[in-house]
Amino acid sequence: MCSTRGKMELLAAELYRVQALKFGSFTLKSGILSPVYFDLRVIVSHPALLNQVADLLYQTAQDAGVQYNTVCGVPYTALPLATVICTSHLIPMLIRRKEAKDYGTKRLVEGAITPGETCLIIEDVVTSGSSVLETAEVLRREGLQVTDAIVLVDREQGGREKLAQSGVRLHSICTLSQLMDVLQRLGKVDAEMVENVGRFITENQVTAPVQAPLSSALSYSARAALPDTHPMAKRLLLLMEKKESNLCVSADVTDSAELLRLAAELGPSICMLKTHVDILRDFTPDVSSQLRALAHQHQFLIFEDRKFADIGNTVKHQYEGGVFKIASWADVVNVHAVPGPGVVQGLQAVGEELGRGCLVIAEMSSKGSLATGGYTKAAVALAEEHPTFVFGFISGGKVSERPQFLHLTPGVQMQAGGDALGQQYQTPHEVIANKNSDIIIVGRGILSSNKRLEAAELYRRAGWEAYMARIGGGGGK
Ligand code: 5BU
Repeated sequence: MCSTRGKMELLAAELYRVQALKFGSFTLKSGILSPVYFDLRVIVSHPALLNQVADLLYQTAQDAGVQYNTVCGVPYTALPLATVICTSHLIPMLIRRKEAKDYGTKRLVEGAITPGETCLIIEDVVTSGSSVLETAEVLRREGLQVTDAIVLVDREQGGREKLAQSGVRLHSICTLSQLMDVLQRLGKVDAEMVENVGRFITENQVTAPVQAPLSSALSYSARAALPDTHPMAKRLLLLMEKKESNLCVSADVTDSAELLRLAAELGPSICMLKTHVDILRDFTPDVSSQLRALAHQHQFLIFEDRKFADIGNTVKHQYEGGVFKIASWADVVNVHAVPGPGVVQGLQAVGEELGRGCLVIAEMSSKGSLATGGYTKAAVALAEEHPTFVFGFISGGKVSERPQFLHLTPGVQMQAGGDALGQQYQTPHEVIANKNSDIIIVGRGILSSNKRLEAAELYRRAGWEAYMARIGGGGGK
């Protein structure tokens, strides 16, 4: 909010004098006609004003008690502001490149990045919040946390709410209405202009403030940043963004050496490897430790598709013990809802303290599945009742609007169809873009190819493009 009255008047008068804000009739980027226009680029020609704005931005962050390790300005206008803040207070800075569209070859963020650290975003003017959000997404993809953004002027057109929905708190030195009040006091604008601008703000809201966005419109990284996202979901969402992969390969092979070869070869292309450990004819504990090493090396999660479906006490043993000791190596397991809450509680008793996660089977891909309608609803409720262990679903599409939950869909091939034993296939686009699921699970679509890596890359790209189309990110890489 506005700092002291004197400082604010000085700032408003200076902005007006250097024509960083103008009144009249201006066509904005969006095509809307606005009675007020900001052009903060001019402040680089006025070093005292540049210092003054930078100082107020820094002070606003201090007053709000924001904690951060690095600072990044939204390109380009906020770059000099971020630079002044960082050099004055000896804070490491990051620069976001705007022009490097080719993610594969160019760095999108310059400067020393320590994943897990928090980066504060600096911006000049916020209208819809989309520029701040774009920068936040790029930083989050690098593994940084983005929790707050500081802006000189909030145009009060819905940007604050939009950012909040993506886990970014917006703090402004002042709002457009506050600025108008000060300028009126200083005699720079008349009451009619103040009223004009007020009306413009009311009539040009870019987002309805109270309307939450559909979870399917949020990016994976925005969902990772939500306060109640399960740590396993968070890890998965972030590595999906980083690897640009929402592909889980179903490694349905019966030979351990082949399983490990698959994991090594396809590891870089996938976010998750799904196993059926009980179909391996030569399983030894060494296989699971080698698999974990590969998962660590290539940054994917291991999902044992065990489909636990017994009373709590039995599944606890099945998960922890036996020949396979699943809890010791699988990041994720899944569970049928049919026994009721006890099955989740039994697994949770073992898995939660190991930091593992669980998926509830809400729907199945096989023909004639009974997991539909009321059963699916009950499965969703079961997940919602156990948010510290369950982080999502196996389902044909989105079954819950809670953005913290992930949806994983098996029965995926490039062509819709099925097999002779009741499996039914949907395409990656159908699953991700139309049914709003998050991860495609592909087995034979990849395994039956004699060029498995090429096939996996084909699915990875198809899945990612469908995701980009869904969130409106336009075309991927
Ligand atoms: P496919 O080769 O892509 O058809 O393999 C699908 C895999 O997903 C396979 O391991 C199944 O056991 C698994 N699966 C499934 O197909 N449908 C379901 O509803 C569930 C799991 Br749950």
